[in-house]
Amino acid sequence: MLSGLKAPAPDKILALTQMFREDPRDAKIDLGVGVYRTPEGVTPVMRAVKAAEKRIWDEQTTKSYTGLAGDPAYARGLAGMILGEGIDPGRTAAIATPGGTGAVRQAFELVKAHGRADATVWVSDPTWPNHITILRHMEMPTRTYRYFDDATCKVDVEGMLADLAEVAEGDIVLLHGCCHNPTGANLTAADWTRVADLLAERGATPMIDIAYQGFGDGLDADAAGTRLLAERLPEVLIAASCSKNFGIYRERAGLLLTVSDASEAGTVQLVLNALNRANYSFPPDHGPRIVATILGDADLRADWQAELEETRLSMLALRRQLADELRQRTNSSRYDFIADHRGMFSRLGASPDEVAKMREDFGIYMVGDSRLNIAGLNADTVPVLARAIAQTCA
Ligand code: PLP
Ligand code: TYF
Repeated sequence: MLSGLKAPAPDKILALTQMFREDPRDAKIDLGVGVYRTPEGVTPVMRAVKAAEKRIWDEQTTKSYTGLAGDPAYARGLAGMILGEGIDPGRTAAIATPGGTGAVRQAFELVKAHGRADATVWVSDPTWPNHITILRHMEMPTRTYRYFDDATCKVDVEGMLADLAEVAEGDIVLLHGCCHNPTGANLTAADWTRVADLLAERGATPMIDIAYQGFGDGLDADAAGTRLLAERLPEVLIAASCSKNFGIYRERAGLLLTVSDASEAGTVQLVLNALNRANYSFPPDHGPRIVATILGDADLRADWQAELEETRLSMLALRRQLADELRQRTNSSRYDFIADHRGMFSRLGASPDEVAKMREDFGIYMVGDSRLNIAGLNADTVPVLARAIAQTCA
C-alpha cells in the first residue's frame, strides 16, 4: 500500500521557514510563519503561562482521562472571553480540540455529518490556506466570496455582500473573527451588521474562525463581530485558538463552540462529544488547563492581559513605523493601509516576482502572496524592509 504514494504539495508557509533556516546570510529577516516574536526574535512563554504551569505541577494529582469534551472550566472560561455577557450560556455547547485547526476540522465534521447534505462552505478570497486544505481533504463543496481589494488593500465589502447574496439556506459562511489571515484587512462594525442582516435573510449559518483575539484592537473589540452574529442569528459555529493569545502554540489548545436554541444545546453537546470520540477520543488537556487556570484566577488573568496588551501594542507600533517609513521613501500614501490593518499580518500587494526578488536581494522572507508577519520585524529591521519594498515594488 505504501509503495508508489504521491508526495503531497508542501505547506507553503512551513516550507518558507525551512528555506529561511537554510539561508546562510546573517542579515536575513523572517516574515513568514504566523508566530509572535519579541524585538529580540524570541517567541516567549508568557509569564502567566509559566505561573499556571507551576501551579498545575504543584497541584495536579492525576493525569487520568478528562471527559470527551475536555475540562468544562476551559470551555466556560473561553466561551465567556469570546461571547462576553450577552449570550445565555444555556445556548452554548463546546468541545476542546487540538488547536484552532482541530476546531475548524471538527466544525466541518459537524456540518458534513449533521448539516444539510449539500451545504456549501463559503470562504473569503483569500483565506488561511489550511481552510482550503481541510475542505478539499473532506471533499466538501466550497465557494469563495470576494474579500480583499488588491487596489486599495482594504476589504471589498460591496463585492463580499454581492457574492454572499447567493448563499443558500443551510450554507455555511466562514468568517475570520478578527485579524484576517492572510490580508490583515478587517470588517468595520457597520460591515458586520450588514453581514449579519444578509446571513439572517438568507438562512445561512456563520462559522467564525477566531485565532487572534487580543492581537487587533483588544480582547473585547476583537470579539465584537462574533458577539454581534451570536446575538443576531439563531445559530453560530465558532472555532477558537489559544495558540497566539496565550502563546501556547505547541500545546494545541482550541475550542469548537456553538450557539443554538437553548432547547437544542444539550443534544448539540452530545453530538460534539461524539465527534471528539470518533476522531481522537479525549482532547489534549495541558494547554486547556493552563488557559482555565489563568482565566479562573484574577491575578494571573490580569497579568496575562497586561502582557497580551504589550504584545498587541508592539505590533501596532511596528505597523505605524513601517507605514511612516514607506510614506517617506515612496513619497506617497500608498502603504498607509499597513497602519490600518490589524493582527500579525498584512498583504502588501507585491507580485510573486517582487516577493522572490526581496528574498534574493535583501534576505527578506515573506509568503508568496506578499503576506508579511509584522511580529517578525523590530525597530531596526523596519527601515531595511521599507527600503527593500521601495526599491523592489513597481
Ligand atoms: N485559523 C487561522 C485563521 C489561523 O491563522 C490559525 C493559525 O494560527 C489557526 C486557525 C489555528 O491555529 P492553531 O491550530 O495553531 O491553534
Ligand atoms: O498562517 C500562519 O502562519 C499560522 C501558522 O499549516 C500556521 O496560522 C501556518 C501553517 C499551518 C498551520 C499553522
